[in-house]
Amino acid sequence: MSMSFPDEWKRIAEKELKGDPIALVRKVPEGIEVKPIYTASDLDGIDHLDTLPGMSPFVRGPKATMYTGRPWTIRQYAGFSTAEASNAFYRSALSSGQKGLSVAFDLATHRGYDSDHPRVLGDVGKAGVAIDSVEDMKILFDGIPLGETSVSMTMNGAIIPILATFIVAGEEQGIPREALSGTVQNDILKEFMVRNTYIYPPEPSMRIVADIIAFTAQNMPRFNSISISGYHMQEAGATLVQELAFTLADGREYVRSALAKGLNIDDFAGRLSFFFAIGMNFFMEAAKLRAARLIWSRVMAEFNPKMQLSLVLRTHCQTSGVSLQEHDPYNNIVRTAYEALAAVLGGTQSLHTNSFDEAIALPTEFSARIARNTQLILQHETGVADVVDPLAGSYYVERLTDDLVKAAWQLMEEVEERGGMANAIATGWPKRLIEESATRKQAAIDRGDQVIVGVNRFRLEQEEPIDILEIDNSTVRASQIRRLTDIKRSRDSKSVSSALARLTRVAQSGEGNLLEAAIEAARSRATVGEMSDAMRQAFGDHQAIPDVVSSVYGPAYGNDAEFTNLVSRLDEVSQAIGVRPKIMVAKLGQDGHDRGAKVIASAFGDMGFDVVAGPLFQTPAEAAAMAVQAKVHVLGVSSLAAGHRTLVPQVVRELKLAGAGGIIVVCGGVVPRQDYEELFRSGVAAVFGPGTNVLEAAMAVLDLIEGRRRN
Ligand code: DCA
Repeated sequence: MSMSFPDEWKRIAEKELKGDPIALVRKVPEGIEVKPIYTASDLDGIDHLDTLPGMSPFVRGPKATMYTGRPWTIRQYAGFSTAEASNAFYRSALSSGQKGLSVAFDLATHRGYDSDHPRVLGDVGKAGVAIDSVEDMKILFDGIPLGETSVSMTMNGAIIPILATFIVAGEEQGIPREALSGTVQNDILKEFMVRNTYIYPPEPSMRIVADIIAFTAQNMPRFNSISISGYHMQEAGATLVQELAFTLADGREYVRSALAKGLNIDDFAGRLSFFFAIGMNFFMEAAKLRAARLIWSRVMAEFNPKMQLSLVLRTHCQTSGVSLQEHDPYNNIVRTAYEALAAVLGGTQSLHTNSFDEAIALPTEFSARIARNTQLILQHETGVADVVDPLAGSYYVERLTDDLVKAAWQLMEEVEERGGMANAIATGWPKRLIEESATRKQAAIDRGDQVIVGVNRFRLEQEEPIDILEIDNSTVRASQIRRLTDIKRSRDSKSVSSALARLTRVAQSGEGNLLEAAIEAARSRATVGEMSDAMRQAFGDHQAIPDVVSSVYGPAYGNDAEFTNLVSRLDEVSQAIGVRPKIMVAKLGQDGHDRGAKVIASAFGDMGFDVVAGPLFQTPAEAAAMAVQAKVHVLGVSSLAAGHRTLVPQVVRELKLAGAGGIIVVCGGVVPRQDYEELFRSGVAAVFGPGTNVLEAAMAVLDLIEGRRRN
């Protein structure tokens, strides 16, 4: 990376600035130095400049004509409450300009639990639709021609039963599996790194991925067997270089495991697909997609495919969820529009634009319409789809593309040195790097170095609450349980048990294809929970060990007065109560989004709190018992999947039952203001919504501890 400026420009710039323009160089979290000006000399040594779209290395796009031949697919991720409600939503979206479907399942389904399972009381129908069996799946796609509409299903943990029920639902609607088109996420490696909707340990989980790649390659030629996802890495705090490198390294790992199953590279490579997040760093995001395609063609060339198609990276993108703010929420429409434009300029194949209320709740009909229209306006009104890869040749973007390629490649080499991605993940290394980036980013926001309009700058005096969508999960749960009971009453229980036993045998023996066995089970009306359990018997459950990074948030503050102030206040409180204030950070129910919890635990630890990190997926009773045993002063519940109204009051009750009503309960995460009062009434002492400054939250917690001591 050269840091020279053209002489003539430098002279004028020095006059304008009354100083050296070197001061304008910004070092971004990616480790790249962004200069104030790029010129033709920045293109020196870049190999891809004269390449064309539709040709290797595909940096300019996977198709020669790109959107001029066919626009990207407007594919909005949606699903909530029951199959009936989600079906109605899909139909209306398709009639209003949406082109492909993308199903969001609830967390109970993700983790392979039927809606009647005691561990999922707060999760059913909440952050997605509840699917327990083929019957639900048939209702979900009722009246939607599955042979014509491509369907993406974000599913990883319970992928085998879900894809099996989808295939059977298609069959029973008269669509053979060969004609089904769509994508399953089926990307388990990133679940162990960031998203946490795994069920089984890594090794059998990798077998599941390979079995699906094998089955779809042989039976479902129009289906994308995997959506290798960096999205959740960026959401968890990864830099764009980490997102690129770890995602493509995951891809390389999947290719290796499919090859190890005896598959031919050209039989499946063309149906691998990707999924990236698009955040607010506009040009860097567009360059990232160009870089991703270039690196992937290089990775795939290592496997000597015969077909050009095998070198191509095709991707879905979603605008960034973490860039959305609870404060002044209409700003989110603007953020999403810029992010969408970056995705399109980068050449995405399919796109989801977030609704502006998603930092607070599930989208309403209104917010979903605006989100969809953001894409329709881009496609039909702006002219951006009229030219292929319009950023090509830009000094800055081409340099950035090359810089990203180099930086990501270097990190991928490090992954290789660690024995590939599965081994690297087993040591916790990539997860730790991402958590460190997340914590650093939070510190930059809290310090005000990274400006967020309406949050740490230009804040409104008075926020107006917006309308939000509420799901009554007890009604959804009751209706799911009714349908489960009907299915269990009317099915042939002998054929169900023998199909489930066969699934367990296939899992245990390592012989045969899990998906094939699950299709039989789904056809006989075995439920998603039963099929998951049949495999659990062979594979067991994965248990993650909670660990928290340290010495990232604190040092990022240096000797900042606010931070030192807090540390000395904490010392005062420690003296007053005789020990360091102790806080447990808990995640309840099946909500595995733990970036917020991790950042809080890490930052509070650096400030001097004694921090206990609870494991994922606790029930309220389990979290309360752990808090009591650890003798904490405060129990902080982080909730990102809308289960707070059920689960948090329950944790307060459990503490009281255990005689530990003195433990202060606070709640943070995606909690709509409309719910605050109810949480306070149930005994919650404070709620910290999205955009909370962590130092301010810590100060509030100290005040609560002091206050409780005095009373
Ligand atoms: N000229 C001619 N044909 C074209 C052109 C063009 N310019 N552009 C696209 N097409 C074709 C494609 O080849 C494809 O045909 P095929 O099915 O026979 O291969 C068809 O049009 C659809 O285009 P494609 O770019 O594949 O777009 P999608 O079907 O939307 O697939 C992809 C996008 C990323 C590959 C897929 O995995 C996907 O939809 N992922 C979504 C993941 C998701 O929603 N996740 C949620 C979190």
